[in-house]
Amino acid sequence: MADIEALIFDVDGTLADTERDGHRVAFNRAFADAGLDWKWSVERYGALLAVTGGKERIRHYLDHYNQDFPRPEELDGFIAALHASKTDHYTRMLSEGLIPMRNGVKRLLQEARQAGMRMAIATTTTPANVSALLEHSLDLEAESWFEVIAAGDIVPSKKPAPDIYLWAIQQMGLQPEACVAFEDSHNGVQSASRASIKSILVTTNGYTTNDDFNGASLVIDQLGEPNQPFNVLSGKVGDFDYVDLAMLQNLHNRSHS
Ligand code: XBP
Ligand code: MG
Repeated sequence: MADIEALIFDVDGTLADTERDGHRVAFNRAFADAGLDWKWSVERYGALLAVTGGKERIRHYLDHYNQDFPRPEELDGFIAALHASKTDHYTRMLSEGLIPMRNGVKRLLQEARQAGMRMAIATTTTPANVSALLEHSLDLEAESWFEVIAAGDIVPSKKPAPDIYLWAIQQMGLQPEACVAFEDSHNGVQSASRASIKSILVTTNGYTTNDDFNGASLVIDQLGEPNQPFNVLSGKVGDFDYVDLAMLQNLHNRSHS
């Protein structure tokens, strides 16, 4: 199999554990600011994660969990304003350094940069959230490490639709077979897989451990570090116990054999 040409990373849940103590809290703060008595518990938020995208998630909540709420005439505008407030809260939390990168992420990104590996981001989250996370939790210059940042409403259909991966791949002028995708969730794996990416590495988190990862090449609990091995949930890894470029090429070869 040919060499890997690019690594494409999801953000939420993959680069950092952002959902439970980041996005969820920011949604609740925005609701309180707007005088709403809505409060998304850790458990309720886990169910709401079935729908990607914050605006879509709020609409889904109204449709399925809060049908009695009297809907404003201008529902789209109402949701957009709530979501803008949520983004303000979320980016402020990030600027306070509250959400660290996951284990092994910084090491792998640094190795990839040194090797001249091309890198991109494919996420449903708002672009401002990506910038804030990279800047405050990784490195002031980290945005420039990624050739393409595909995020948010840049495509009409969010994950599990393939659009965001297809957009990123097209921007880079690559074929899907040349890429490795990093994901944490069922919707993310579906998105990458429907974009014809065969090398899909999943690192699970508290919300996604029991997701259906059909289509993934390997499911592990973290990228790991030389002295902190990952645990394998499904798939084969050979002799590797943390994720580096050699391990990824080995996985890529297996995924295309
Ligand atoms: C992430 C999401 C995002 C965030 C909220 O999914 O679903 O919607 O929860 O982001 P993925 P916004 O990791 O699969 O990209 O509120 O900015 O939409
Ligand atoms: Mg994710």
